[in-house]
Amino acid sequence: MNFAPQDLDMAEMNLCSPDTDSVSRFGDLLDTAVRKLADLGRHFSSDEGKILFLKERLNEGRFHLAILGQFKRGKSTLLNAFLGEAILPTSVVPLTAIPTFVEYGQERKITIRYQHNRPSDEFSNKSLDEINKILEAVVTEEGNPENHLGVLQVEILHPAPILKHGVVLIDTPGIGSTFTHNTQATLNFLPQCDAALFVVSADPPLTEVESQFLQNVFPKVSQLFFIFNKIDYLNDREKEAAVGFFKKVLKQKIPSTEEYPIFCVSARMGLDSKMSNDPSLWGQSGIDKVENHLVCFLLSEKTRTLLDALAKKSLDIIAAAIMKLQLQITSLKMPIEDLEKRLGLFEKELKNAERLKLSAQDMLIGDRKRTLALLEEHAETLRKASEDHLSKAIDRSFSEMSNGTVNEQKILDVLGEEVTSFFGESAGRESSLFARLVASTLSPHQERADDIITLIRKAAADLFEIPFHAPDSSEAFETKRRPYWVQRKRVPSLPVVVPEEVIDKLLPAKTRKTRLKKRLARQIEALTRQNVENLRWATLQNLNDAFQRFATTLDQRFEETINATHGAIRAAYVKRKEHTESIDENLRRLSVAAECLDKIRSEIAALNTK
Ligand SMILES: Nc1nc2c(ncn2[C@@H]2O[C@H](COP(=O)(O)OP(=O)(O)OP(=O)(O)O)[C@@H](O)[C@H]2O)c(=O)[nH]1
Ligand SMILES: [Mg+2]
Repeated sequence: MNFAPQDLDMAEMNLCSPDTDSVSRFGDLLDTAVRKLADLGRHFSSDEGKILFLKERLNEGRFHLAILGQFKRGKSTLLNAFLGEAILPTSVVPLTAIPTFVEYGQERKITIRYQHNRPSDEFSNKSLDEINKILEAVVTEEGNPENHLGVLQVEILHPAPILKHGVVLIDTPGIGSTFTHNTQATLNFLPQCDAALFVVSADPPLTEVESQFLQNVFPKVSQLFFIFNKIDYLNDREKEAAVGFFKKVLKQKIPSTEEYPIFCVSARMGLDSKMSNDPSLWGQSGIDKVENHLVCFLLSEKTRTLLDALAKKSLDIIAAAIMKLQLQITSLKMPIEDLEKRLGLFEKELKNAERLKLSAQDMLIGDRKRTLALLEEHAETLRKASEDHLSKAIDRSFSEMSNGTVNEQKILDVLGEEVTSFFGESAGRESSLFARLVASTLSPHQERADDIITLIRKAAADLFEIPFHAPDSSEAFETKRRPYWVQRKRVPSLPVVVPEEVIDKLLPAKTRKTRLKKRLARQIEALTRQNVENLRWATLQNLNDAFQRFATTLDQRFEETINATHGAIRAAYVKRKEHTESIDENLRRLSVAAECLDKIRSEIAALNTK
């Protein structure tokens, strides 16, 4: 079975060339919207800023193609295969920690951008080896643990032909590893993606973390390609079965992803082929098909996809601004008594919404308490499991020592290793368990918050008899991604310090053994206590932070909605009271702006973006 689409020839590519007229028309429409919003003053400056940002994206004309997926699926290797050389660090342990943007340049050049406006570092004229070292020190978890260097992003210029079509390929940190801050870095970065290559592999085909991540990615990027990597591990029959299974799971979990192409590749083989100049391997790697498809896609669809993504975003911003204008216009037009009456009714609705918000907050506090209580239960279970595990390991070490001899150092080494591996593994398991728990706990709160916001907007629209626009789902996603797991606190493996008991050496072997066992029991208890506490404390901070961020975001959204409705009506009401003479002029200005924005909205909606 061939899962890759047929190669398209050049003639076919030319048939679907991008519609440049639509792009320039869209640019003009955004410019006009910016001017109109700027004229409307400070009430509309945030809408103006959002449209300006979209215009910048359109002007840049660059297309952000992100390589996404769970850690260790081979994302960095795939990007290297496209570039034809092993530029980006790859490893068997979770590695990439900083989003890395690769775009066309005649010579290789690296720019490292830092947080807090710190000046960037630039490196050019470097050998592949030197580039490797620089990147290893900056973009990897090992070289730059928890991003202590404060790197914002890394940009690489590279002469690979695939980049000539204006695409920026982006390597992202893998999601779902124990390094939860890497998951966060990728989630934060999603709004900048225009399309994505979602990398999976057969081992296993689709994890729960991946399917959850896909559900987040899916509404956010306009175009998605699946890359089924590491096929070199499989024969044809196994490959068919694995991909079939992947498709089945995908269909069950996210039915709407069905139409997206799946490419079977071996990124490693692709890279080897380019590095050893062996074209036969290139064909076998399957990367040729991805490249052909991408080139065609980039030639034909790039502009349209970008246009489509930006148009959707702009329609939403403009609709919200129009609603604000319509509320003001209606408020300025209606008899003042009528306005006061409707304002009063709306304020009652707001009180109702406020009550709902308070009870939503209570529920959130309740859920937070329950989650924290669960954490305490887990800590207790972990404490018991650790003591049990470490005691058994020590007993095993004793019994493995022949004819009653006791090698104390060896036992201490075993204890040190067991502590590190037990708590390393527990930290990973617990952090992903609580990350999932937080996400599923917050999801109904998100829905409840959306309902309250819709209620306010709908009440304003009904009372003032203006059209109602439901908020876009992307807004919901923005808030959803924030409460995701936020931080990692390293769980240090504690040094196993057993004081040198010189005196023991003088005692008979049996007494020595008993004394050592007692000491070890105390040691196990202390190590367990400290490590469990570290883990509990780190998780507690993460939980508190996640709930706190969520609550703050909800407050902000609530406040924004009230400003856009009640704020707009009140502003009109105050004008009516204070400046009766300028009302007509005001009304004319707002009506012209609303009409103009509405026209812009219809024109954008009618653009040929597909
Ligand atoms: N057999 C095989 N191994 C591969 C292939 N692609 C990548 N690998 C190996 O898989 C491991 C992980 O590859 P990376 O490219 O570092 O994976 P990643 O998805 O970037 O990982 P993170 O940066 O941690 O998210 C490395 O040991 C690669 O050599 C492939 O096609 N076949
Ligand atoms: Mg990587």
